[in-house]
Amino acid sequence: MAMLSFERKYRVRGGTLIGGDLFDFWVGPYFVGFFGVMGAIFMTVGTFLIFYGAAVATPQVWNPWLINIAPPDLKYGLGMAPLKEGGLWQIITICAIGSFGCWIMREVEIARKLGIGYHVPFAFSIAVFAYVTLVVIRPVLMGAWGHGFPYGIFSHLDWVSNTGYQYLHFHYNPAHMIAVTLFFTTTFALSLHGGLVLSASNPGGGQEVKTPEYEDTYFRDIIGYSIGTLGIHRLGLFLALAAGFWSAVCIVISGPFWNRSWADWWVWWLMLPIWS
Ligand code: 07D
Ligand code: 07D
Ligand code: U10
Repeated sequence: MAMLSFERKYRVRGGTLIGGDLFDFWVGPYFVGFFGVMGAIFMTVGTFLIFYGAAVATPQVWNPWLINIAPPDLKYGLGMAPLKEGGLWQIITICAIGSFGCWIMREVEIARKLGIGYHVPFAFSIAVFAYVTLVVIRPVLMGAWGHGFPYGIFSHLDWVSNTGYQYLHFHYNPAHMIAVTLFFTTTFALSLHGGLVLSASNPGGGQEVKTPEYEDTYFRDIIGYSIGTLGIHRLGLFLALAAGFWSAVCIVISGPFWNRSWADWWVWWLMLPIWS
C-alpha cells in the first residue's frame, strides 16, 4: 500500500488515552491529541521564558550560542528562587519535563493508534530519565537546585567540564567507563548494521538484491556467529538504552555517593588481600 493511501486508512479515531475524540486530529503531518496540545503549550512557554531570560540579562544576550539560563545559587537550597536569580531556570525545568512527558505520551497514543509496541516511547523515556537525573534527582539528593546544569549551548559545556574536574578525573568513574563503552559499541553496531543492510539491499549495478540469508552468512563466515535480523535491532536498542542508563548512574553517584577524586575510588583494588 502506498504511504498516502496507508495514511488515509490509518487516520481514524481511537487509541487516545485522554480527551477522547476532542483532540484526535492531525495538523499537516503531525498527530495532535491531548498531549500534543499540552506539549505545545509547555514548549511555547518554555521557549518564551528562555527568550525572556535573554532579554532581562545584563547585558542582554541575543547571540544564541551565548544565551545562558543559570540555575539558582546554592544558598536557595531546594526552595524557589527569584525569577532573575534562577527562578526562570526552575520554571523552564518544569516546562521541559512537562513537554518531554507529553512527547512520551503522544508517542504512546500514536503507537496505540497503529497497534504497534511501545518501544519508541520506552526508549525516549531513558533519555528523559538521564535529563531528570541531572536536573532533579541529583540536585535533590545534594540539597540544592544549584547543582543542575545551566541552559545554554556553551554554558552547559562549562558545567560538564567543571563538574568533571570536581572529581579530579571523571574518566576514572567506573559507571562513566561503562556508559562510554556502551556509546562506542552503539555506533560500532549501527555502522556494522547499516553497512551490512546496504551491501545486501544495494549490491551495485545490475545485481540482484540479496536475502537475509546472505547477511547471516556474512557474519557467520567472518566471526562465526550471526545475531539475526531481529536480533541486531534488539541489541541496538539495548546498547543505546544501557548507554543512557549508565550515564544517569555515573552522574547520580558523583556527589551523592562519592565526593572525592574518582581515581581514589580504585584504591579498593590496591587493597585486595591477594597483593600481600
Ligand atoms: C542530533 C537530535 C537533534 C537535537 C539537537 C539539539 C537545543 C538547545 C537551547 C539555546 C544528539 C537541539 C538543541 C534545543 C537550544 C538553548 C537554551 C541529538 C540529535 C540538534 N544537551 N552536550 C550539544 C542538549 C547535556 C554535551 C549539542 C540538550 C548534559 C557535550 C546541543 C540537553 C551533558 C556536547 C546539545 C543536553 C551534555 C553537547 C548537540 C538536555 C551530558 C557537545 C546535541 C535537554 C549529556 C555538543 C555545543 C546533539 C555541542 C552538545 C543539547 C544535556 C554534554 C546544543 C537539549 C548536561 C559535551 N548538546 N549535554 O546533537 O556541540 O544531540 O555543544 O538534557 O560537544 Mg548537550
Ligand atoms: C541528558 C539528553 C536528554 C535529552 C532529551 C531531549 C529537546 C528538543 C528539539 C531538535 C544523556 C531534549 C530534546 C530539547 C530538541 C528539536 C526540534 C542524554 C541527555 C531529554 N565523556 N561526563 C557523559 C564521555 C569527560 C562528565 C555522558 C566521553 C571528561 C560529566 C557520556 C568522553 C569530563 C557528565 C559521556 C568524556 C567528563 C558526563 C553523556 C571522552 C569533563 C555528565 C551522555 C571520550 C572534564 C554526563 C547523565 C548522556 C552524564 C556525562 C561520555 C569525557 C564529565 C557517557 C565519550 C573526562 C560531568 N559523558 N566527561 O548522558 O552522565 O546522555 O549525564 O573523553 O553529567 Mg563524560
Ligand atoms: C527510523 C527508522 C526507519 C525509518 C525512519 C526513521 C528511526 C525502519 C521507515 C526515522 C529517522 C529519520 C527520519 C532520520 C533523521 C532523524 C534524526 C537524525 C533524529 C533527529 C531528528 C530531528 C533533528 C528532527 C526533530 C524534529 C522534531 C522533533 C519536530 C518538531 C516539531 C514540533 C515541535 C511540533 C510538534 C507537534 C505537536 C506538539 C503536536 C501538534 C502541534 C502542532 C502542529 C502545533 C499547533 C498546535 C495545536 C494545533 C494545538 C494547540 C496548541 C496551543 C493552543 C498552544 C498555544 C500556546 C499558548 C502559550 C496559549 O528506523 O525505518 O523509516 O524514518
